Amino acid sequence: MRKWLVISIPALLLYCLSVTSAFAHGEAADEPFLMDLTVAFYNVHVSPTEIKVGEPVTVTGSLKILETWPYTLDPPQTAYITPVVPGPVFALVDRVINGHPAFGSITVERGGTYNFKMVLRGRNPGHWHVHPGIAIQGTGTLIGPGEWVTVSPGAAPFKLDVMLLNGQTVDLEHFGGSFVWWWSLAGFIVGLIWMIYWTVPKRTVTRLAVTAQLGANDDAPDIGLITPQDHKWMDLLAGITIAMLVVGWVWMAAKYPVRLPQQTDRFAPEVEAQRYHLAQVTPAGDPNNAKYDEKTDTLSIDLDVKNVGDSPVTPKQYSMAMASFVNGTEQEQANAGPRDFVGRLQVDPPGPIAARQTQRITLKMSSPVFDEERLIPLHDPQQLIAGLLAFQDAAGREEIVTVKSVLVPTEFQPQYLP
Ligand SMILES: [Cu+2]
Repeated sequence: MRKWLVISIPALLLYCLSVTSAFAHGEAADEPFLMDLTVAFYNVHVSPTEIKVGEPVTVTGSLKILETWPYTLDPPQTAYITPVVPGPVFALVDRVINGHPAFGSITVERGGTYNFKMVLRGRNPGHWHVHPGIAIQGTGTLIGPGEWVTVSPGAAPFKLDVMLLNGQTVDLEHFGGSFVWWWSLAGFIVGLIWMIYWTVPKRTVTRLAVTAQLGANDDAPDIGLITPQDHKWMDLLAGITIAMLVVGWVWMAAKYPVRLPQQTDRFAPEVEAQRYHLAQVTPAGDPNNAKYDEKTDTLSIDLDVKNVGDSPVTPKQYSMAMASFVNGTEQEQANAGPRDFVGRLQVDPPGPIAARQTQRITLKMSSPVFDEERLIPLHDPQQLIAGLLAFQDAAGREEIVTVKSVLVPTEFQPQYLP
């Protein structure tokens, strides 16, 4: 057994170290309900997709915290809209949410739509997948569609200059870096000496069965567990630790006389209400109005749409989790998000729904993204999906409606049953 462990642990470590790059962010490991019923991302753009170190990349888009937010999760309250990239390969330098600069977390509400813009600067050369995401306290980070960005080496190494309150400019990339490194190492060495002292030459740990019998403050001089010599050395280590703390405080006060606590600005971005009311949507079918064909990765949703306006309306776009499907031109598809996460939305019957009319329509969309990102619940206690359906009328006015559907996967559909 021991021999096996001795061989397998280094082998496992070697294996872990040999992994070169990851091609996904683990979002497919999330349960479908966690992606579908919580937040929908749409119209996400990452540009440009080729830069040099130090140059900016802008991520824009919209997300809605859906009204269908599951009751099994903590209610969405504190959130942080963030770029999701593999490690600190970019530096976030600017973020605007619903028109307001947002330095940190924000307060969000169910049903709220948040338009974001984030500017990142390339820090490390490489080929990186860049997503927008929203980290929600109590739930985790929900991620939007991603785009590949190539960062090539620049003429100069990465610099991140910021101006301090006293007017001095510092490069955050290196500011205080070597001090933090050496000072942490010094503290680490003190701790390491303490740990080795008690574990290697002493039997404190290896004879736990004996030491566990002793009282908490028993030095057990009769078996020589803790000797006066040990006390002397431990006093010395404790003294060094306290001295380091005092030196650190004094040095900080002398070197940086002007200090300000780290600033936070947590606010609730103003949420815009829908400007127009064009359509009322009800799931059609009793009670299942959506089905998914696993063989062709096709999702179809039956809906009754009532046009409440005085102009014909067309269903233009269905967005679910990080995927969007567009009933429109190539250009409109490109506007809906990164290519890998956009598909075609087929509406049956095609054509607009006349003013004041109610019509039953079927939305049909096929994409490998359903399977790759595991967006469809196949064996869940609640077979629910939710997404945003955008309508447009003849005057170009738009309304986005949240649609919740009950889904039946292929193997339970009547035509597949024996
Ligand atoms: Cu990715």
